[in-house]
Amino acid sequence: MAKRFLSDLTWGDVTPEHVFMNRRAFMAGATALAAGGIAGQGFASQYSTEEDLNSWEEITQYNNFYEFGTGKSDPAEYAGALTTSPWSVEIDGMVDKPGAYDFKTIMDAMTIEERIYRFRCVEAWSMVIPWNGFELADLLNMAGVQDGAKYVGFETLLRPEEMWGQKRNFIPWPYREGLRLDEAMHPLTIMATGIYGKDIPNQNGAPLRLVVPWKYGFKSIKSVVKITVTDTQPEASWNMINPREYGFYSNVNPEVDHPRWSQASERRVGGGLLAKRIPTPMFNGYEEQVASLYEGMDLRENF
Ligand SMILES: Nc1nc2c(c(=O)[nH]1)N[C@H]1C(S)=C(S)[C@@H](COP(=O)(O)O)O[C@H]1N2
Ligand SMILES: [Mo]
Repeated sequence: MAKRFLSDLTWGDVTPEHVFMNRRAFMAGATALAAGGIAGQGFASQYSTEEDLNSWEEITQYNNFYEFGTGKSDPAEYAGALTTSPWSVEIDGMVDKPGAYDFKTIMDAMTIEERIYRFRCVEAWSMVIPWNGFELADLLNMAGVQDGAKYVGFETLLRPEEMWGQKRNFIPWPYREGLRLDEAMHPLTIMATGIYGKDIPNQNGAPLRLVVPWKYGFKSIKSVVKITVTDTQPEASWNMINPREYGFYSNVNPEVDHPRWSQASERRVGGGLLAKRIPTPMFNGYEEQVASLYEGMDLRENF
């Protein structure tokens, strides 16, 4: 399989993305043969989309990470200042084994997979990103979720010496987010630790960040240092700042517009400014997997 793929390529074609694509095709075959996958690299997932990937440059130079400024190129310019090692994640609240979990200890215990997800920002741009990461459920199960728990809260690092944006207070720092427990335990919900098989760059939320592909991008909180399992709805930054515009759920929904713009379509980053907008699918294309979580709920009310 790998041979057939390689014969189409000349050396000039072998960009990092091509190498990755070959690995992707190879891994798909390898995964079918050996369920164990390949150590360290992560294996292709049944949850991944086949859509064209955004490039490494697009994914790592067009970002939202307000701790480093509000411009799309600010994170790539300034996030290098962030020290990501050592790093630990405090897991507390309604868990059997609360405590500070060292990042390396987490990585040793988790199975890293490749997940190619659509990613849809509430601002109506989107990308397709090949994440590497593990299911959040595995981490929560490691800590032992207790009966009666209903939600999971998350916090980003608070370190204004390294994150200059935190010296401006238009967001009540640290950045916070939350999910219902069933959303957090859903197999699509991951903690991403890599992109294109490389360690996740600081501007994308190193060393680990949440990715919830059926929700608007702001739910996917970066550089997580705290995870709290609780029975009350956690605070979420954008929801606290402007609850009329940003709901707690923030599921991607083409039928519920933002008060100031339509959510029916989106601009795929990299397509050029003149590229046609593409329709935004319900739950960002993950309807089949997640619609049952919201059965009986009014999604206009619970937006
Ligand atoms: N801590 C923190 N997490 C954050 C943000 C942020 O400003 N700070 N921005 C959010 C928004 S609005 C989006 S669209 C995504 C962007 O992720 P990306 O830069 O990796 O594409 O991160 C989300 N997570
Ligand atoms: Mo966003």
